[in-house]
Amino acid sequence: MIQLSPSYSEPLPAAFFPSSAPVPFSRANFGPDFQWGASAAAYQSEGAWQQQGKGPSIWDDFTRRKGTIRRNEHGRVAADFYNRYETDLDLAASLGLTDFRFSVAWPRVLPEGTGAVNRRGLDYYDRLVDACLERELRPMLTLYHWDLPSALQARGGWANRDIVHWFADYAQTVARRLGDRVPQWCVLNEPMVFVGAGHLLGIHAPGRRHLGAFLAAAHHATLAQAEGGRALRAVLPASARIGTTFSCSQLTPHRPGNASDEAATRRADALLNRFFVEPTLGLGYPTAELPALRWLLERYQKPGDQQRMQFDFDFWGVQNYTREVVKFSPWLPLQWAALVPARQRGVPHTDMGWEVYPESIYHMLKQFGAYPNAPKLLITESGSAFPDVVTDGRVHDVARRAYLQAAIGQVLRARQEGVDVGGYFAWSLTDNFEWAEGYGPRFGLIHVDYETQERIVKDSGRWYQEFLSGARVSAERAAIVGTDAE
Ligand code: IFM
Repeated sequence: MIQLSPSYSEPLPAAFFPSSAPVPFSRANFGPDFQWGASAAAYQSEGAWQQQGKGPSIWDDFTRRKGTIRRNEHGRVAADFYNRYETDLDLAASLGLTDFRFSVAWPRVLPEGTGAVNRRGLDYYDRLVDACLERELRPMLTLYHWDLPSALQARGGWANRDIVHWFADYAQTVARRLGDRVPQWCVLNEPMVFVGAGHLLGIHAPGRRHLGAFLAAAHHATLAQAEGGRALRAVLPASARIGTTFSCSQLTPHRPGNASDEAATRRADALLNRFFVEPTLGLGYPTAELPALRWLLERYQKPGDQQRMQFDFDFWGVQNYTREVVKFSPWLPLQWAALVPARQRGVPHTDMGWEVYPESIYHMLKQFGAYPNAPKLLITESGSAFPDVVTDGRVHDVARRAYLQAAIGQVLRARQEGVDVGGYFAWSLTDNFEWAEGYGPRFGLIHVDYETQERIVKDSGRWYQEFLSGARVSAERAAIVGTDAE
């Protein structure tokens, strides 16, 4: 009989337990080569914003502007990962992870974005990679997780086509130094987010609200995605696996069967889920659903770009947190579609206001896996933010724990139906700076006290550890938040 501590038996909304979940299951169902990781990103966790020669980034600048971030918080110290990576990696290894994904801060390596290399910055990543390997954590390195050097923003940033070459040079600088030990590389992290939130919505750095800047940045990011892949391929050993990551959400119409909402959903899918994926396969942009794109992008496209946007990635990183419900909107040009917030729909949601909808990850794996010539898929981010309470040195994060196992169950469901998905990386190893939301939402498997920098492995992290050591997730509802090992 499973013994549950009182907090484990708290009732949770049925949303966590879709009947489609393939229970019981255990790690063994995924096979011996499946990768089990956690992810992190430089600006969100490193801190050390001015240490050892690092140059400023657009996030250093953006967070300095009053009113851009909740409570005017910033990432200058964050989770202090720069100075604590060894003990954080000890914790990661103690969870039983096989992989650890981190990003390199471009301005730590090239303070001006191009030109002179900051040797101490590269040395840091060299030590970080070695520290992963010493703990038998396979490193996965992301080149760009949104912290563009300020010096390049001053030259137009992503809106300047020259960024394609700046980025390729940066990629090779990092690859030449670390390529002998890093077996897996991600070119970009979620281009639709940094391009859209940063250039159209203005809620992320660099804080622009301009359709032209958005389209230019989008096109240059698409080119840089492929060019970055080629730059890496040219200098990395043949065994290195090169991928890139995409944000994505299952989209469903607000009023199923309503022609306007159904069409709006298809347009939103083209923009939010397909825009950066299809050019890599040589399919170009999804202009059939978004005809306006054709003439808007004409301004930025050059002959030969369709080919330049193509790259034969070894894997795609799928990053999913929720689903979105879409309705027709006359106010949002280009997609003529709006997302209906979960709070407005009255459905269970996380601290980000994102609906708890575990089946979304399954649907996105099916959607991406259905492209002819799709490479291997890895879930490079999946997770949830819920408020945490520290009680007697423990964090009983029942909801995050249930979310984690529900998501893993849905990944297994896709895998059992033949989708080539080879890994799951939880977002995030530790709590960290959640961009415009500051330190409010906590996604970590490990709790961070930002005053003392003390770490506590949350119950979700403990559950992950048990699961990775072979514990079975059983069918009873109570057991979904407990395991046989408890
Ligand atoms: O924290 C972010 C991460 O940087 C990119 N993907 C989504 C996460 C949660 O918002």
